[in-house]
This record gives sequence, C-alpha cells and structure tokens, in this order.
Amino acid sequence: RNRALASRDLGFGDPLAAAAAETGLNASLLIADDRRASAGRMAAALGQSHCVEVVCDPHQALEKATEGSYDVALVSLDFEGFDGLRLCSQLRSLDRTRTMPVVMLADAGDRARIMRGLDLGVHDYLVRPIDRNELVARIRTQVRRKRFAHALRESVQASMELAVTDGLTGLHNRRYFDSHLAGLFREAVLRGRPIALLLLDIDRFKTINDGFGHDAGDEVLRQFADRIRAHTRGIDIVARFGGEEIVVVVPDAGLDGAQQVAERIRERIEAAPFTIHGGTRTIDVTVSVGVAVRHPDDAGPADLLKRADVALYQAKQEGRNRVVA
Ligand code: GH3
Ligand code: MG
Ligand code: MG
Ligand code: MG
Repeated sequence: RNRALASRDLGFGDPLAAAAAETGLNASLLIADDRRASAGRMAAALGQSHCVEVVCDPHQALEKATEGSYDVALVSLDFEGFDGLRLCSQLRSLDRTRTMPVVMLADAGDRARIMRGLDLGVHDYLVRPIDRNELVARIRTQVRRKRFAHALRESVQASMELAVTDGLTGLHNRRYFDSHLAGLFREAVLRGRPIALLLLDIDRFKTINDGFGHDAGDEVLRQFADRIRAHTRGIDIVARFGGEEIVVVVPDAGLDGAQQVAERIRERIEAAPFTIHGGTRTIDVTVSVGVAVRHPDDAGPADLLKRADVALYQAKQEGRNRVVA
C-alpha cells in the first residue's frame, strides 16, 4: 500500500495511465496537401473522431502550423512546384512545431525521399493510394504517442519538483537547500559580494505539540512557513532545514540587511497569534533567529551555517524571541 501511495505522490502512474487509456481522441489535425480530392477523402475519414483542417498551399500550412496548436500534421511530399520535404524539415526544426508529429503523404516510387524524411525526424508516412483504415490507425497512434509524451514530460516535471519540496510546508527541502547554498556561496565569493544566512527555530515548539497535539503542531509549522515566505523576497531561498527549523539564504545581504530581514520575520510571528483546530483556537508563537554573514576567512557554506547555529543557540540562551547575529 505504501509503495502505491509513494508512486502516486511522485506524480507517476495517474496522468500516464490516463494518457494511455484515452479513447475519445478528438485531436486537432492539419492536412497540408494540394491534391484536393485525396485531401478531402482523408479529412472525411479523420473527421469522424478528430477536428481536421485542410490547407493546399505549403506556405500557408507552415503559417497555420506555427500559429495553431495541432496534434498532428499530415504533409504531402509533392506540392505543385514545391518540395514537401522542405515543409517537413521546417516543421521539425521550428520551436513552435518541434513536438508536433508529422506524417508524410508519399507516392509509392518515393522511397528515397521517404528515407530522407525519416532521417529528418518525421514520425511516419503513408503511401498513396491511402487506405482509409490504415490512415485512421496511424494517426491515432501519433496522437496517442504525442499525448503520452506530453503527460510524461509533465509528470517528470512534477516529480522533480516534489523531490526538492517539503511536503508539509511546501517550502524547498533540505536537499534543495544543500545543493543551492553551495552555488550561491561560490558566486558570492567570486563576485566579492556578501551573503547572509538566517536560521529560524520556533520557541518551545514541544509544548505546542504536547499541549495541542501533533496535528496542531503541523498546522503551526505550515503557518510559520507561510509568514516567512510572505516576508522574504523571491530571490531568497527559504527551506525547511529540519523539524521546526527554517533556513533563509539572503543573497547580497550584509549584516544590517540580514538583521532587518530577521527582525521583520520575528515581529511578524509575534504580532498575531496562530490559529489551530480549524480556526477555533489561537496560540501565541515566537521564534528565535540566528544570523550569519559571509566572512572572508570562510572556507565554505558550512562555516556560515555553523555561525548561524551558534547565534541561534545564543538567542535561545538569552531568553528566546530574539535575533542574534
Ligand atoms: P526551543 O525553544 O529550545 O527550540 O524548544 P523546542 O521545544 O522548540 O525544542 P526543539 O527545537 O528541540 O524541539 C523541536 C520539536 O519539534 C521536537 C519535535 O518533536 C518537533 N517536530 C519536529 N518536526 C515536526 C513536525 O513535522 N511536526 C510536528 N508537529 N512536530 C515536529
Ligand atoms: Mg532547539
Ligand atoms: Mg524549537
Ligand atoms: Mg528545533
């Protein structure tokens, strides 16, 4: 059961299964062919389950293909006075049409050009006279292939996002933080710029868990994260460092700037109570913050982290609900 859950959480499975199982295709197709009778027959056959547009002029076909969003294009290799392979090649290379499958419409004697088309990355071909059932089946395959590739791309993207996101707070997770801090630190050193790190730890969080339950503790953590996110900028990295500790990296900030950010967050946590139990209860929450800024002697980001941790410890020792740099 856990394994099934995990794979769903990673975004695999569901969207892909949906894409694969899709039956009512209703795709949007472009037929570029100046043999009107043949184009008309294809449009009639495909029109039963798809939305079809026919264009006789190859230049207009390219225009339409780049403007619209077709699932598949069927392209004749032989326009009157125009080499259809050129159109295929353009469709394969333009950003707007690169992911759209192209199916060549070729004559039986056109083996060499079919091979060249396939070399260009054209997905499939049909040989005239075109068999209606084969046409319908091959286009269906291309539509499915395209939709599956699209779903796969989206689900890979989603799982990559999940791999660097903390499930409870929606903040970046420790893995993301670790890999990005190193880069930001290196950049600060190279450019001779300051960089600051804030370590924020909720005060007496155990009493919240003990007094109101673990779920209430989770809720407080979520709101804690929301408030920090609201009072930092897009370029700052905000990540869940562990338990009820959140780390904020502030690029380009010196001691004054970093202390200001820390103090602003501390105030915003203290200013209004947190709500738990579906809004029926409120609790006062405070946070202690350790601040560290890059020092020329620092060998790496670990030194920065270490100093922020020491500062945080001191903030706790001195009575909590305060910023120590
Ligand atoms: P201090 O002021 O010294 O920080 O006191 P504290 O009680 O906050 O002490 P500490 O930081 O050591 O305790 C953190 C607690 O946070 C312990 C742990 O059970 C709890 N905790 C860690 N992660 C989670 C979580 O995801 N959800 C909840 N509800 N509690 C968590
Ligand atoms: Mg502690
Ligand atoms: Mg704590
Ligand atoms: Mg802690």
